[in-house]
Amino acid sequence: MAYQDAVEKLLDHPVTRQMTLDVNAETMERQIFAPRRISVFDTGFTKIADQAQYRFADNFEAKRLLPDIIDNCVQKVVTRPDMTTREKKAFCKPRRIGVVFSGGPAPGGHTVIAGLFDAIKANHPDSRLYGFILGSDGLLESSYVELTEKRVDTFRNMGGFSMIKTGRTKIDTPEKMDQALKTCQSLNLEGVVIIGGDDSNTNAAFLAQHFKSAGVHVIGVPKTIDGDIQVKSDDGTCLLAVPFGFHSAARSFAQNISHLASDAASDVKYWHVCKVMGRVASHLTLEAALQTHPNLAFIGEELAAYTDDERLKKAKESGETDFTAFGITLRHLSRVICDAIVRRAAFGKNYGVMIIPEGILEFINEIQIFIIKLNKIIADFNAIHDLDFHRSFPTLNEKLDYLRRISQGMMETYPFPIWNLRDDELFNQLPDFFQAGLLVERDFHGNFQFSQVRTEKVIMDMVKEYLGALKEQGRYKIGINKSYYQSFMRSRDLDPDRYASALFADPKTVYLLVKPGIMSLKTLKQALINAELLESDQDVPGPVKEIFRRSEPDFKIQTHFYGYDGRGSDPTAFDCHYTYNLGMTAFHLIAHGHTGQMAAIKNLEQPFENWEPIGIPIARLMHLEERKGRLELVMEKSLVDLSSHAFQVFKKMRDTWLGAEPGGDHFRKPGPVRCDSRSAEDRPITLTLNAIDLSPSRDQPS
Ligand code: FBP
Repeated sequence: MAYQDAVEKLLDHPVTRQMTLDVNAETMERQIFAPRRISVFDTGFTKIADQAQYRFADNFEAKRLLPDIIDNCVQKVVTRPDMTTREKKAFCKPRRIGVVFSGGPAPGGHTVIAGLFDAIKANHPDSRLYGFILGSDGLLESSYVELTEKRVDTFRNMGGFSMIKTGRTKIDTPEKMDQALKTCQSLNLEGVVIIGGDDSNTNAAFLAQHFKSAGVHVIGVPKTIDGDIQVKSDDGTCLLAVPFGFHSAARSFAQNISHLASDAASDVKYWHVCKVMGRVASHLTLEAALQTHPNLAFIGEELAAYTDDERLKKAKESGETDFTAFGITLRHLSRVICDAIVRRAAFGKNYGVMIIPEGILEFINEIQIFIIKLNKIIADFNAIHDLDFHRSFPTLNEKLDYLRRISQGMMETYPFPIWNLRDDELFNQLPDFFQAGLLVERDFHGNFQFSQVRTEKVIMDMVKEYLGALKEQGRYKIGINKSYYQSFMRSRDLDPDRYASALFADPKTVYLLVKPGIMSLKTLKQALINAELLESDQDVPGPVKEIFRRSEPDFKIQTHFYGYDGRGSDPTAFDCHYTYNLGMTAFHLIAHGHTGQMAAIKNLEQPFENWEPIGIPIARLMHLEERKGRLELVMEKSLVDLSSHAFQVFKKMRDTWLGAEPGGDHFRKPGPVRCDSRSAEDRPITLTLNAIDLSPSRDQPS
């Protein structure tokens, strides 16, 4: 058969056809997977019950800027079995709703749309759902597509936001808001659902305020893998335990990290350094750590709370306050990492897995100060010159030069230089790539773009340098297993006990550490001569040299960044159930005429039967925050609570997980991300731990 014909035949073969389809069995399984529906939504007839018992602190700026939605209260979607036929008819009418993704993707977004679509179509088959393309740009440019059953079905339970794509454009001026309203009105929309993170929900609140008089309702949906949208009322009731996407992303990172743990424990030569996404808060790192039990993991919030007690004590004794004793420095952090590495190595484990949160720099004093100062300098430049700092100074050298001029008092803008000579000196000690990272352009919302800074490199370069010094001092050694040492020496006809006390600091331990003073073949020889095991003209026996060689560490790392992969992961079963019901909740809030609310599910930490669809007033979640050098009203992010059960468990377990002891490691394998519950636990571990009730009444046997 001619070559061309053979290829044609191969391509035409049913097996080849099957194997080259864009969808596989897993995808098809996802597309037909039916998430559970909260029973409230079974009949489709609901009403909204105000839950005025949940209160929030007053914020005067929010009152001033969002007067028409500030008095919203928490609402619960409840069934309404007693709806009359007339009421049913009025409720079930053709409706037109728009939906937009905003910010970074998060697994489950398509399932929110599926829930919204199913709810609107169940309400009336002639209803229409429109998806705005590329985030807020779609709203501003009237770029949209009608979401048909076929389109929605293709994306059910699939990861990413590719159905309508997303963007980070901020609708931040009255002109842009008018433009967005015009788009909604031209489509005759009853409401818009904004699926986004803290900044997008902030935007949703401002749009709700702006659209209020026009009767277009705006509902937010809490999305972000970062996990930092969590809501508690003033009395501590948890109204929203976690945004959607967090569980899936954390599971996806955890799966990869657990694979690295297998590799590390097999090849025993690398430290795998994993930077895990999360712009500021370390929720993802905490969850990934609980999922995988890494040897080391850092929680940014804990580093910020660090105090150097010894320094404080000393200062107190001399009647002073040492402000430098609060918070951790990069240098100190690198020392903590080195200490852990050295401790593991002493038990023969010169390898491991560590997790560093992407936003760690936010919690390191000296860097945080740089970030705040640079934000202010860039914002002032833009405002005063009506130019863009980054376009005006495109290269790093030009930016540094501008900073230098400020520090030397050459800029009249700063009579009391915000950037002083000391800042300039310290900043110039940082490696170029890190300087460039700290000067990177802020995003639309004024956030520092941590994902673009090679944080792990900065930290690990310092670690390598310090480990080098420890090695030279003989304080970084690989412990040699005693039974291995004994059989190795015996197999080479040498008496292990004869050499042990000359070689090792303590010959009785299970892992033998070569004496710190033995740092080279020369010092090894001298130690044997001193112990009268060798004459000065004799050579060190080969097996002894070999043991010494094995005790000398070579620190090798592999760095990994887990972020975009997890954002694009398919949703877990938890996120599928969660998001489907969020979509339904958003529909019912709009259908009952509410605006400025964020759709949420209460009791996520409890069994599904207890889940409650609610609306949370976004305006009540706001606070003032520095953005691009100015204070702005934005939704407050939730950081890791250091008193939470999840953090406390992690804190207690981490020394065990470090594995600085004889024996194996404690790595945990979370397994693959699936949309059914075949392998995954049914909700994030952090949620499960935080929900444990330790009150005495719970201890009684039932
Ligand atoms: P959202 O807050 O929009 O969900 O995005 C979160 C995030 O994924 C962060 O974890 C990360 O730092 C950032 O987005 C990356 O942003 P970009 O997509 O611009 O690279």
